[in-house]
Amino acid sequence: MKQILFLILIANTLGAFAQKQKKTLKDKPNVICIYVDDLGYGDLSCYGATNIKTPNLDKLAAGGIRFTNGHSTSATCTPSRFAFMTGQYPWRTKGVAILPGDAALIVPTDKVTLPKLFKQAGYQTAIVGKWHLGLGDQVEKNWNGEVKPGPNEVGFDYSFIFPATADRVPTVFLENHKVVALDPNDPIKVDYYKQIGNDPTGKDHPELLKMQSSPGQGHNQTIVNGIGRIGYMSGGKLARWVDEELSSTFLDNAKAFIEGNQKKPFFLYFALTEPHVPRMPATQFRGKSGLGLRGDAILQMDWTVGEVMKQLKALNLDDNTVIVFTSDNGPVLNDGYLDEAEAKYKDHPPMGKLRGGKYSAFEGGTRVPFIVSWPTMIKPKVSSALVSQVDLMATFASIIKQPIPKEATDSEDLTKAFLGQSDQGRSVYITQGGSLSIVKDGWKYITPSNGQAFNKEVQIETGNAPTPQLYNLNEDIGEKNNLAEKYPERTKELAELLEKMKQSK
Ligand code: NG6
Ligand code: CA
Repeated sequence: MKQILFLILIANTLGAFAQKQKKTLKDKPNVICIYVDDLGYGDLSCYGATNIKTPNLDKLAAGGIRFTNGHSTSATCTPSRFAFMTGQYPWRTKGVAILPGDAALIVPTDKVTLPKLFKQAGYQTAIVGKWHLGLGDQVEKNWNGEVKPGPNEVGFDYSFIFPATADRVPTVFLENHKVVALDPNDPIKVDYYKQIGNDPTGKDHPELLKMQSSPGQGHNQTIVNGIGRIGYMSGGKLARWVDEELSSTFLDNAKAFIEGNQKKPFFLYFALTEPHVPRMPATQFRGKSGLGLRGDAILQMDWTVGEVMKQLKALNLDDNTVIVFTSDNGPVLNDGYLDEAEAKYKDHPPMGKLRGGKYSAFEGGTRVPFIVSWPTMIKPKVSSALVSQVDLMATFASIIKQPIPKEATDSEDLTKAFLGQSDQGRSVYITQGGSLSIVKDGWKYITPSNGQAFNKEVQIETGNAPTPQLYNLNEDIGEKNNLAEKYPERTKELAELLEKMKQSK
């Protein structure tokens, strides 16, 4: 009898333990946001690309939710990343635009950010990859000491970043506050206005370049690793990165963070640089896509995601880790360098069926690949819910049981949509190409603008027009038929709503 009672007691204890274990797992999933740079809606095979294979992302999508109406807030990088960090539309804050590599930090240090939200809930937090939200208190700064405030001051326990874009100086990594591999006898100086030091520039020495810059677009200042950059830099010879190793360097650091924190809940913002220019992937990917270096960079990106997935499985973390995969803005082919991307356009239109691309108010600017995977909680599906990166703040607050930060005024709790339990996403959304657009019930209104309609340098339709534009996205995803004159009432209603939303909050 005693033995039976003892067995029952053990069984109950084990049951309760398993129950508790399951609950904590669901309450505090690990979260990895893989945020890539300039990847278009039509760039992945799971989004319909036919001439490139992205097997790892296809697998991630097949096991999670693949959104067909997922958005960044903006058609360029810094604003989208600002929204991701703050839960607020970036155009509400002055000065949030593509930043030079020496810009000061623009994310407030005294407000709740996405990583701070996770910290509040007891997570270890890290960013590995592209930053592009500024560093330090001012433009003039000493790159050779502690460079701060930066990611560590806005919520990341650990940071391993490059400051701005792959085509901007300084072309170095920073780990927490310090430039990696800096030789104190060879200090770094950076200037965006005048040449400093004796380094050759792409403008004066095109013969030294392994990849030519596009005429008229700049990218011909200091040469680093055979590539002309935006901005001037001197010193830091040992610290300068090798473009071909960018991705593997980020991957190693991301994996080290995951491994080191496998016993705690963690939040990793893994900000990959592919397929932003200059596209110079590792040799193992070169020539593999048949689509030039841009395609090869996409293969490298896909492979990197696969390596993270493999590691999670090996550490037995895969079931209870949420992976969000998305891009900061739409695609561009010729963004400053003469690689083969443009010539391969017909084989591989990176925006799929959408109109426009990076820099554009058309859907190609902000409608991007958006995948959410969480094996314990998600039943795989394709979702048409309208979701945005600005919603990650409120949604994760709800998932990890934290209050939605009051500063995150534009962020909506879309947990049900993100977990695939509902196809209802946002009802209203504002996107930022050159000008602002508003989307409601499948109708999109683009504010009139006198800006150029076609950006010749990058060969992208900007969406600018001097008169109002109205599109029915449910029937006309390619934004071919402007219905503003046909439906003046609807046009007016959306224009007024946009104005009202701009004034509020
Ligand atoms: C633009 C650059 C472009 C790219 C972009 C930033 C020129 C003419 N073009 O100003 O090459 O670096 O900034 O891209 O300088 S983003 O994805 O980070 O927004
Ligand atoms: Ca970008």
